[in-house]
Formats: sequence, C-alpha cells, structure tokens
Amino acid sequence: MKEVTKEVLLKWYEEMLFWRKFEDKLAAVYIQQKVRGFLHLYNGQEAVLAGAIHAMDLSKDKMITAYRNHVQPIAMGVDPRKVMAELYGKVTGTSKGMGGSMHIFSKEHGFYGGHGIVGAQIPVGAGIAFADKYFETGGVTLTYFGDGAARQGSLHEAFNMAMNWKLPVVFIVENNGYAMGTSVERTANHTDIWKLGLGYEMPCGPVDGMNPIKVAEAMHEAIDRARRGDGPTFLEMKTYRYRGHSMSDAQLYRTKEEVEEYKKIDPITQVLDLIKENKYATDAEIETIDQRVADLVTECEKFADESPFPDPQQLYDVVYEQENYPFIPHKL
Ligand SMILES: Cc1ncc(C[n+]2csc(CCOP(=O)(O)OP(=O)(O)O)c2C)c(N)n1
Ligand SMILES: [Mg+2]
Repeated sequence: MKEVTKEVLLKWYEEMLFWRKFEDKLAAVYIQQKVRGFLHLYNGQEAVLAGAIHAMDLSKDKMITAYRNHVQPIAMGVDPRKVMAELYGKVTGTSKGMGGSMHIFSKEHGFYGGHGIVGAQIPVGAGIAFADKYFETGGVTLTYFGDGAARQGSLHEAFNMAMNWKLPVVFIVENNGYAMGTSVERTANHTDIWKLGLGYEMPCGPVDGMNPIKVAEAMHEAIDRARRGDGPTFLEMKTYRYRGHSMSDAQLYRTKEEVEEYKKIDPITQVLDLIKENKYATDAEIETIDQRVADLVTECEKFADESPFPDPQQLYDVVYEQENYPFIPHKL
C-alpha cells in the first residue's frame, strides 16, 4: 500500500474538513431555500471516502454511489463550485442545474452518480466494470451502497455475475446503522452485512469505516485483486451518519447519546490527533488549513449564488442527444 505519510495525513485532514464544512454549508443554505428538494448529507462517513481515494488510481478508476453523493465527485477532482451550483439548480452546475442533489455526475472524472433508486447502482457498477474488462482499460469500479440497499435483490444478481465473470469491481456497503429510520438490526436476522459475499465465494470482510488508514488498507488490497484480474471484493464499512437521513428527519429512532458516542471516534479528529501526536503541523499551520477550508466553502457559495438559473429552453436542449437520436424532436 502507498504509505500514509505526513503529507497524506495533512491532505486527509484538509479534504475531510472541507467535505464536512461544505455539507454544513449546504444544510445552512437549504434552510434559506437556496437548495430545494431532497438533501442527504455525508457528515461522519468521510473516512470511507478518504481511504478509498488514497488507494485508487484516479487516472482510470471509477466510482458510483447512491444519493449521498456531493463530496465523492469533489474527491475525484470535480470543481466543488460546480457541485454547489448544481445543488442550487444553476446553469454552471455539473449537469447544468438539471440533476440537483441526488444526481451529481462527471464522466470526465470517472464519477458515475448519484442514484436515487435504492440499490439500482449496484448492477450499474458491475456493468461499468464489465466495460473496463471488455475494453481492457485496467480500471476498477468502486460501487458504493447503503445498508438498506444491501437488502435489495439487485445486489444478488450483480454479485453473481461479477463473480462469474471476475469483474474488476469493489462492492462497498457503507453501514451507517440506518436506512432512513430503520436500524440494521430490524432488517435481517444477522447484522454482519459483509457475510452476504460468502454465498458467492466473494472475498469479503468488515472494515473500521471511521478510520481512513484502515479503509485505505482494505481498499488497496481489494483494488489490487480486481486489477490483477482476480475479480470482486465485498467490504462492509462500519460507519455512522451524524445528521438525519435527509433534511426532514426528526430522528426519533435513535438517541442523542448514540450520536455523541460516534463523535468520539470522528474520522477528522482521529487524523488531527495523529498529526498533533507526531508534530506534523504546528497550531498555526492547522489554523491556516482551517482558514483555507473556510475560504473555499465561501467561494463555492458565492459562485453558486452569483450563477444564473438555466434558460427554460435548456429543458429541450439537454434531454436528448441530437446526433444519436435524430428522430426525436429535441426542440419545440
Ligand atoms: C427502490 C427504493 N425503495 C425505497 C426508496 C426510499 N428510500 C430512499 S433512501 C432509503 C434508505 C436507504 O438506506 P441505506 O441504503 O442504508 O442508505 P443511507 O441513506 O443510509 O446512505 C429509502 C428506503 C427508494 N429511493 N428506492
Ligand atoms: Mg444506511
């Protein structure tokens, strides 16, 4: 595995803090009705992403996930200003303001969404991996889904084909304890979701999803396996979401104490503690990072605020691609 150096820890700290603050800002502007519709935030789960990015080859690896999908494209290189503009429904957004919160997408950066149908992205991820195998690109697809999605039938069909064809895919369940208000304990007679891989003889196991180093180690092994042609891996990231399922969630299904327990093993704090213990940065240097993060969040908000809404004509311009579908009248 690529070593976790001082530089990596500092990068993780800055990036994870930015993702956290970016989403805190989204929650704030949602209340101001600048962002509408659904809004599912990732607060608490950042280590699952940071560790994975460390293990990926961003020149050819790909990622697909569900609707909790604002910070993953940023981690893969998409301009965060464009992600925020997309949430505002502005024309400068990643999908010209037509996708919104649940559908961030950037083929250029290998980020394939952003899917609102629970579990639907699991076979799509296997399909992307099939294309990589077919065209011999050497790329690996990280296919993320939630603990609720793991109970969908689509998982089994995708697992079966992925194993049968030894597709270069890593399946990752982000077990954050709940599917909306339903706890993992209430959805099945066992809570070790990783064991679903055993039925397909797929290499599988649990991972401490609050620790980016543990995530990076497991992801590195899985990506390596996929890249050398030995097929998929199924990893269960034990993680936690601090916020509600989406913005309208009274959270009656859990206690405040439970949330506070998880904050004690917060991924950002864990990394910051390591930085401090090893004297990798002075307090002043950490303050400089914090300020840089705050400034970038403000810049994203300003960009989204000042960008125009799309022209209504865009509805007809972007739905169909004229070259591929010349028979469809794309303009009224
Ligand atoms: C097929 C389908 N069924 C139900 C829903 C409604 N729904 C949206 S999110 C969600 C919970 C999914 O939870 P999980 O997979 O654990 O992901 P998390 O929200 O925790 O990231 C449900 C039931 C849906 N969008 N699609
Ligand atoms: Mg969940």
